Amino acid sequence: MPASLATTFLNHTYENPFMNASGVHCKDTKELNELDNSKSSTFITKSSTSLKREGNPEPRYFSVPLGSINSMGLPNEGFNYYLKYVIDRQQRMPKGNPAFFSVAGMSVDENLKMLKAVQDSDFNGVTELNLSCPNVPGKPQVAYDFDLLGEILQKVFEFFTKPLGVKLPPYFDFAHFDTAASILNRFPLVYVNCINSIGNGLYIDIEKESVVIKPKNGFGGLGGEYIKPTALANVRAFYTRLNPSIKIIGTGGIRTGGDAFEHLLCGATMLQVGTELYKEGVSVFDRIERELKEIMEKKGYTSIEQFRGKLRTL
Ligand code: RRO
Repeated sequence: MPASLATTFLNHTYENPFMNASGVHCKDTKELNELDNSKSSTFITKSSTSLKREGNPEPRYFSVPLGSINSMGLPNEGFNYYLKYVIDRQQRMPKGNPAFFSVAGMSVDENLKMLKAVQDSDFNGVTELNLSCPNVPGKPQVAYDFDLLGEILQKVFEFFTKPLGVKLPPYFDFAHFDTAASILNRFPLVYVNCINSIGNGLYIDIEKESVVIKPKNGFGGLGGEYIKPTALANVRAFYTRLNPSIKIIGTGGIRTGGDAFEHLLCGATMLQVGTELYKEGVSVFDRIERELKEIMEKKGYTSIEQFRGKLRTL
């Protein structure tokens, strides 16, 4: 029997669990259209701020053998640009798969203002609140400040009734998994997305005795193969701690069908591809889907539900 990759998320069945990770291949309508026409089942827009931002000086993204390092600094076309895109698409394709819309304000008030505008708009897809941008100089990540995390979600859910998920940074300690989960469990979130890049790594070119990106003296968020074990740990930690109504989106180090299988085994429902999408372009989705199906067929699985979350321990 052929394997099916069909994935139900928020009462909608997608053809497969794959989409881009926010920030990669989603900065303008051309890239978003390419994603929409690819084998990914849906897409997420670049995290937006109220106003257009140029971001940090270049070079600000660098591919390295085991992944990537970036300090983009939230370059984006502004909130209205992306909201218009997703609403226009809804009108053009009323039966299309629901899209994901990401916001990353520079303050609590800016986030609340953007989410109020989403609430009041015709957008009927999924909204992601990015609480984990590691690259804006002088702005620590919200999700590493647990008081602030609770406070912002409290304020958001006073008015926000559309489906909302949050993008989390990696955590590295069981005490932090426990605390973060106890806060997240207090709110009607529909998902958490684990993980954003591992913040503030440093990659060095030994020939040039130099860093490889310009902002922040070379410090930047790591993605790709480097981060898969950390991503899997976070997917698993939250899958085993969150209310079952809060789904997990697995992001981090998905380069092959095998990587995707591992994220699903840890409990992820949807899967996002960042660094490898940047390297290969949108055809990456054809390859990873084929590889995931091959693995499932070899193992005799016909659906993802047969193994999702069923990681064995020793
Ligand atoms: O734009 C960025 O520098 C950026 C963001 Br908002 C994010 O959430 N994660 C990342 O690695 N880079």
